[in-house]
Amino acid sequence: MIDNLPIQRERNTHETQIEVLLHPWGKAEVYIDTGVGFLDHMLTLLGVHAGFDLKIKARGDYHVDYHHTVEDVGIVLGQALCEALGDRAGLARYGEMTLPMEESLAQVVVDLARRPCFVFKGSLPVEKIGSFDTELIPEFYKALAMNGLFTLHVNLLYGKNAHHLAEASFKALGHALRKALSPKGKGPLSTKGVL
Ligand SMILES: [Mn+2]
Repeated sequence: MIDNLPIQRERNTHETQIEVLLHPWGKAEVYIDTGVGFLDHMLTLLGVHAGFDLKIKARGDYHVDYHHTVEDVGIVLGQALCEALGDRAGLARYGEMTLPMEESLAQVVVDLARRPCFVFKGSLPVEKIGSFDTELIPEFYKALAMNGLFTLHVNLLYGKNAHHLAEASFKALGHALRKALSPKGKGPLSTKGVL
């Protein structure tokens, strides 16, 4: 955890332009505009349920598809989170949430130690939600975990409606992160003495 929050990060390539403003211990003031409606919906849920102050403005090569935009937003948000956490001392480190949305149930588990790892189990029952390719959901999570330098397990336990399942997983991630980011003691929670 560092003093100069919020973190501001920008990334510009020939494929995407991304701006992220993040305060992980915020007041759930969230404004998302990525040009991808479904992603905006999911990131708004993530920010609000995590209790983040989160502002994201993104534009991308939508004429190709949404892949670059979704992945690059995950990269920049992950980098901002990593920077915001500093040495990660004094944090609960682990967080878990199993969260329903109607008939769907998703479980998300995180470990904030610097062990970038992503495991995704389960499947979404359709290939598209509106114009959004559902295969981009694990792509986003992977980019977030690899750049945030944390372990992320996303387990889609069951469900019939893809929108419900996706929504349950993003909300669960918000709650899991909120728990892992909660203050706990003074030093790093590790027998190694460092995270
Ligand atoms: Mn919804």
